[in-house]
Amino acid sequence: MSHEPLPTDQPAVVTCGLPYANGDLHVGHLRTYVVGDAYSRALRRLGQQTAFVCGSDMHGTPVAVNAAEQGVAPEEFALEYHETYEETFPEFNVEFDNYGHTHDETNTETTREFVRSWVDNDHVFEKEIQVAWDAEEDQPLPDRYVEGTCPYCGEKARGDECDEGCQRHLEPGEIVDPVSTLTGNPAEYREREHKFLRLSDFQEYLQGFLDRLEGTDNARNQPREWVDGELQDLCITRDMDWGIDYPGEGEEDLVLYVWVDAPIEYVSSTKQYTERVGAEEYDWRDVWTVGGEQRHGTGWEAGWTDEGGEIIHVIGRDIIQHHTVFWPSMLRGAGYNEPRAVLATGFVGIDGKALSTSRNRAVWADEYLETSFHPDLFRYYIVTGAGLETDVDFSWDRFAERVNGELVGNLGNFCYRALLFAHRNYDGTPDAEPGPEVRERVEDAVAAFEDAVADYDIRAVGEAAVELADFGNEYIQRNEPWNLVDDEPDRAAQVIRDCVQLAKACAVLMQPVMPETAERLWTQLGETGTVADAALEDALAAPPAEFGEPEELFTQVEDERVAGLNETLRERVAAASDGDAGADGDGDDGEPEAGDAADAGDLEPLADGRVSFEAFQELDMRVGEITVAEPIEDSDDLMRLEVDIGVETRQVVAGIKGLHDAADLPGTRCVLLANMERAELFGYESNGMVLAAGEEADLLTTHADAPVGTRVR
Ligand code: B3M
Ligand code: ZN
Repeated sequence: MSHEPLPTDQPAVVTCGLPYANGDLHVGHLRTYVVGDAYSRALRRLGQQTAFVCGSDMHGTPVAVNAAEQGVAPEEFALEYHETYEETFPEFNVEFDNYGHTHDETNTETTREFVRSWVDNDHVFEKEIQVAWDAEEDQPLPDRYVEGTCPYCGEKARGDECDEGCQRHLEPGEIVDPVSTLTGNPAEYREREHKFLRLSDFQEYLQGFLDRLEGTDNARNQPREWVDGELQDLCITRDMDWGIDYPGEGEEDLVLYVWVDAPIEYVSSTKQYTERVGAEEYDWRDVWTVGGEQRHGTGWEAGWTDEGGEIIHVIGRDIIQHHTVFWPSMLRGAGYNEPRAVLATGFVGIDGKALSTSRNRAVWADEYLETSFHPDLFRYYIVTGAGLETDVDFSWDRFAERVNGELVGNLGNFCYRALLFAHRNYDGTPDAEPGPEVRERVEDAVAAFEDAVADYDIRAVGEAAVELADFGNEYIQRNEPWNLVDDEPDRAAQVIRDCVQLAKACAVLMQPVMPETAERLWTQLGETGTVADAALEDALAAPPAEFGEPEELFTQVEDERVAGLNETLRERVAAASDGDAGADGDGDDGEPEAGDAADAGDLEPLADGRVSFEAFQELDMRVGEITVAEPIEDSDDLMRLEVDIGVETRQVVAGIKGLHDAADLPGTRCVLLANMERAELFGYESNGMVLAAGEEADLLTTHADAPVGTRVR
């Protein structure tokens, strides 16, 4: 990597964690792919040459176990899912430049080359280890064939990952109280010889690497304790048939661990892209190697280089260790370049609870597509729903609320108004110079967009157009061009020119997250070519003098649709729980699953990051007393409250209809976040937020009689 700020002169590659080809895709998976896609589009927007690659993860026990359950050979089973994924991603406008799979020839060869390189450079050794064994079936139990307790956090864990607890990778033999998932019998241990990658060779390198690594805080900080402590060597082979054979004479009875060939697919997939477009257009070597070759030799293990391209990995936060400890060591051990950034996203919850495929509490990719809601709506929701590291909750209610408020009511409304007025009065863009206020505002938005991309703040990228439209609506309202047309035609022309300019800037800025909608707006503006090819500066370039009558960009999500979708989800979860004997029929995806003990498993996982006391102190929370409570008619869950907080009385809109009767609320003590940003909901301003617990919004109150207005600390 160049260590220069983005965009750089080097080519970049953006990758997404590979989905295991073993089950249907759901919104939890989609978050990573949408973020990766939007981020790579945003990078291109900045002028950074970028390839966006991925592939299906075909090997390992996640595939073998599910294939066996279906009575199908793993290859056939995985290929079928692979083909489905290849079709599904573009339907969400997730357009990989190359989508391969780990079982193809390129990856098989590249993986073997990596391993040979490690062997040649003396990073691999053999060791006798105890592996879990099922005596009844007389077979070894790698990874997901065994379950037990995590030795680090005590949670229930799988053979190679603490998926419900601390998310750590577990080495063979580490799990406590192992039980065979084949027979349910306690596992025995047998001695077997396996190959290991000596991670301690890379300890010093990894410490420096983490100092340089960019991306989300969780990815940069979490691995610290691992690379500062004693680094456990990584067992890279397994006793299995399904996988890539270990590339050693007479050692073909061992296959490589799935986490060896999976990340190598990032390289293989980039190679395939180069094969397709030609090295003159995009050369994988410029990205993955340093100075066009694999490097070895004195100093290499510890040092770094500013040659090579920009490697950016987008992953779920459960596979940080694999991408910040194992993978950089694997790359370095084979003489390759290092990742520049790792963006580890939070999970996706459903209706305030953890997504659970075994409980069918999920919104499936196909299900979303069947609703005919535009994929850009989902993209917008998931990208802007929370900062990258934070979990995002998906609910159809919230989806409708955000689409209707932010996209239909704000962005769509502004663009339509602006273009319609311009078309009716001027047949297109009026002949006038844009005013300084709007020019400055667009320049600021462009600068903020650039900063957001450089800071990997994809949420801010997603919000840019809506924020600009928000200003646009206010601007048009304030200037009332309809009152100027007759008396002050020049001024009217300038105001409308400004509005068309803002709409054009919106098209340019929204393209990474809502590519198809941006394209429609671009066409409505009478622009030729594609908005994907527009540069960021085009946000300030003059829009075409002529364009036709615009159409609305977004359609309102109707309440009845939401009610129907909620009902379907509820029925499905209920049906799944009825038949649920606790078995995890999960098309496993690496998402944390709700456990069998219903309630504990339903809880959201604890947040990763900690906040400082200073940050907490910024929250001004007060004891309040509700004086007025009225249900908001058109809403299923909102109430308008007036809350006395001593210094003043606040109107807040609260989603607390679920458990509370409006008539009971006046006189109730509550806790109000007084410096919450203002919001408008169903036409009411909400000036503060009352705290409440859970989906049903159980209102928080005080235990004793702290006076109204008292600060909560
Ligand atoms: N196939 C899926 C997961 O654990 C796994 C990712 C591989 S990325 C190289 O989320
Ligand atoms: Zn654990």
